[in-house]
Amino acid sequence: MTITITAFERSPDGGKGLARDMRVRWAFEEVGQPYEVRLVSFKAMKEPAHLALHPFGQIPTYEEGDLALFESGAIVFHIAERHAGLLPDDPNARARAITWMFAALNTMEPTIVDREVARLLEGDEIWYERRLCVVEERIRKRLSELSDRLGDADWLDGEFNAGDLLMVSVLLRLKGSGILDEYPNLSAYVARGEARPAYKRAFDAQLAVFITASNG
Ligand SMILES: N[C@@H](CCC(=O)N[C@@H](CS)C(=O)NCC(=O)O)C(=O)O
Repeated sequence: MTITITAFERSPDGGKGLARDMRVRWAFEEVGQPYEVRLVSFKAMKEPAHLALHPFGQIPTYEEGDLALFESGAIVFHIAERHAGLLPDDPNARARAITWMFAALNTMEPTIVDREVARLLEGDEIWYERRLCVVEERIRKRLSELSDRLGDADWLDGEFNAGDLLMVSVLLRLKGSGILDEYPNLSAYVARGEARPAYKRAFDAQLAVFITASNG
């Protein structure tokens, strides 16, 4: 059965791979599952047809027959459960991998996204610089804790799994900020994720959409 996801018709990140369909594409590429993409405009995302798929009017969504999903983490989890390669077979290792998926999305991502929100929505406020310092200190605290846990391991818990896929996806949001560079083992961890052939295929596919839209 055909699987279709939604993605930005024109991504505001300029093709940097940060729109959240990227992590879903990456998961598909890791497990070798073909998928189709329906591109949506910002306007279409807020219209009834898309809202029926995604109550918050966002991307990505996932459709397969009668099943419609939203939330990138839930979609990656669904893919990981359905296919070998993204979750360990051992029940305890599997539970730990799922724990890292939640940690990426619940503990790391909100802190990191806070910085983007501050820059986008509060950049003109007189207290912006002070707020940015506070937000970046919070990020550093989390990165320092994560860095301690990762140590000199390649991945967070044994072999690469869906926990790493989501954690790398989230940490990539800090690329260019300089903050990640303060933690060499985390920079290397992210680079290892980006070097995976599946990541590169997903990135190229998402970038191709941006290039086509820019030329059109
Ligand atoms: N927690 C959601 C967040 C989804 C999200 O923020 N999507 C962004 C693109 S990365 C979006 O659609 N933004 C447009 C909007 O919110 O109007 C997920 O992980 O899927």
